[in-house]
Amino acid sequence: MLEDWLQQIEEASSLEALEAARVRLLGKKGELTQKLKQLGKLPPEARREEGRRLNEAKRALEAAILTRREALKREALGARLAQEALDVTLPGLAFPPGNTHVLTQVLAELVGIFQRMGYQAVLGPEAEEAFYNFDALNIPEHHPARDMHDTFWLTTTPKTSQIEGAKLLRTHTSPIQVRYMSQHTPPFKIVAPGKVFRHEATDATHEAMFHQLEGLVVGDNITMADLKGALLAMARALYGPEAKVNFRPSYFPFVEPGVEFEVWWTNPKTGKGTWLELGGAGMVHPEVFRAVDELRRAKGLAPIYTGKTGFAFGLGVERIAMLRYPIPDIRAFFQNRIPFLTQFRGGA
Ligand code: YSA
Repeated sequence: MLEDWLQQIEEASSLEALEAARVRLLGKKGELTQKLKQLGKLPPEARREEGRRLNEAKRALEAAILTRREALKREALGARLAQEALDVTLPGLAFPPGNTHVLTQVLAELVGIFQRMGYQAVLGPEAEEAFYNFDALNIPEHHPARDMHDTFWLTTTPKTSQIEGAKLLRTHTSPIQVRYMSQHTPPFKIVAPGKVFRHEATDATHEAMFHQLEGLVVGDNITMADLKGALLAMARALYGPEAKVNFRPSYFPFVEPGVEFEVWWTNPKTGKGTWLELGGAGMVHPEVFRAVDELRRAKGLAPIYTGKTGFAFGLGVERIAMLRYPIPDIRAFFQNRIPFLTQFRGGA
């Protein structure tokens, strides 16, 4: 009898078949269980002998089931491993390294150039108050420059800074000048990189969102010569020791005199050179210093800017990147096309 039962277990060819055999023999209605239940009907002498025999059989069956179960599990695992065999000689999957955006690289390079000249990098908010973006920079209500900078207003009409805290997406990085001066004491040299926004139609050289780098130096006896020196040093660091810069008179309400500055750029393909405008600059307008002092007074700080001298500049970062690589269309920066972006994996 036991022989037969053990054979049933041995012959179970799968975990399911083994479980079926266990239920058949040891389950509630199993063969051995039935026999144990019948024990009570035997005379006492026979009952003891039969009870011992049956219990031994039960232990033997349980041990056999355990052994068979382990063996079946091993077989199943072996089969699975054989099926899912891993060929370690196959080439691996390459995960290409990511890279920072080309504009991030160019901005970092620009900031680095100025940091090595002793400038400190600071940041300002992209959602700016009309007061800092326009009024404090000598661009009052109804000034034509306010129309030129067609603006994304974040406050509902009327679009006026007369409304306390009227906000907009900053149209240039220049508002950082006022924010910084209202809290710091000259002399200092700062650069401020960041995004700016203009409500204008896009084409190959204009975007509605682009980047600028602002610069501001304030102290005593700062002159145009200092401004020219700083921008020439930047041009040389960017384009090599032969780089040339040119300054053309221009108008920005927050500088006097105001200039646009250009670099002489030689197209690497054609070998032809041309002057290319990089940004605006000039000597900080006395009206800006006056507005800053007024703001400082309102904040309970000493008015210290009247009589100071300083220069400022603001340049377009896309323009610099487009010249360097060259990239013919500014829109390529923001289309998120992987083949375009990964060209700059090696760094600027
Ligand atoms: C001028 C004098 C200062 O003392 C300080 C800063 C400035 C610059 C001034 N805040 C300004 O924004 N001038 S700007 O309107 O001529 O823009 C500066 C540069 O940003 C341009 O030379 C150009 O390179 C870039 N730019 C302007 N509009 C753009 C643009 N780049 C891409 N898309 C646009 N829509």
